[in-house]
Amino acid sequence: MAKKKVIVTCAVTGSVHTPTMSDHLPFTPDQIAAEAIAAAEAGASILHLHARDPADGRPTADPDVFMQFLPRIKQATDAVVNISTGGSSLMSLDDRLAAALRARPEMCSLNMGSMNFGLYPALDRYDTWKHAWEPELLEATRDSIFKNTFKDIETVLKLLGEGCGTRFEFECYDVGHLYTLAHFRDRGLVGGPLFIQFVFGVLGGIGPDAENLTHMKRIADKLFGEDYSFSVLAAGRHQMPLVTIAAAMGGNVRVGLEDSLYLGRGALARSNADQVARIGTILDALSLEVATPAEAREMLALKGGDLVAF
Ligand code: KMH
Ligand code: ZN
Repeated sequence: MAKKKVIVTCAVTGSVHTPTMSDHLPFTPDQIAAEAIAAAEAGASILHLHARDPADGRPTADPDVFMQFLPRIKQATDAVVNISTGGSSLMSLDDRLAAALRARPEMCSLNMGSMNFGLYPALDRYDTWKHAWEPELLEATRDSIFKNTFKDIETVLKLLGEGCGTRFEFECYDVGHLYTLAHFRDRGLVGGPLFIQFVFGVLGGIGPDAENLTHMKRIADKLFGEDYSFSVLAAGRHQMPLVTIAAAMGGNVRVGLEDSLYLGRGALARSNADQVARIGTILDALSLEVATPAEAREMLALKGGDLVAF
């Protein structure tokens, strides 16, 4: 049997990190487009995208802002565009869906459970901030819930899955989220091949260690058999070690400044492409091959880049 290729996703900016934490975090449409295109050129086959307010870098769900970078990325690369429906844990579901419903992308993230999503420990790491919104947002996560109820998940599946032909990166932050995904599969609302992102190291989700990865995979194997492939993302310094283990276990990998601002110990990544190139080197050393966007489309049964609305 031919060896399975590894899908490299790059999550370009997210809504977890803030401008004070790294000068390299892209937030204007120009920066997000340039970083996404460079990440694709470095080997990313999927680009997971959030938007930020061009004025001060705060997370935004505004479809007009997304539309300032989505067409440019599509024109310059063949990479699969994957739009976040998680947005930030402080946005409403309607807001979180607005850009994806306008853009009708090939892929979106879909978060598989409501949970705490604590960013407030980062408050202790900085004395001064570039913008007042940064410590305010981090503090707000002490007493907020990242809401993804059964009804919310069903809404996303109906509006984007059925309505737009979008397929999903199912974000599972703990073992229970795998069972929630199986529940929707049993109800016929999702079908294979499933692409499950195991998320490690979010405060409120499962911790970032190899035993937990083995456990997530064991449960996913039990629930989904041959009908799924997994990918791994891990927060902060756990990113490269855990995605490397995932690749060695036959999984796919997600890197990018959404998940970690670092390239190595104490060294900020200067770009998303730096992290994509680094995992490319590691995969090569493991005798693994990176999937092209066309191969990723085939593996995940995506509708094709010509069927989006941007
Ligand atoms: N920020 C990550 C932990 C989403 O955008 O829907 C998960 C994520 C969620 O990427
Ligand atoms: Zn995201």
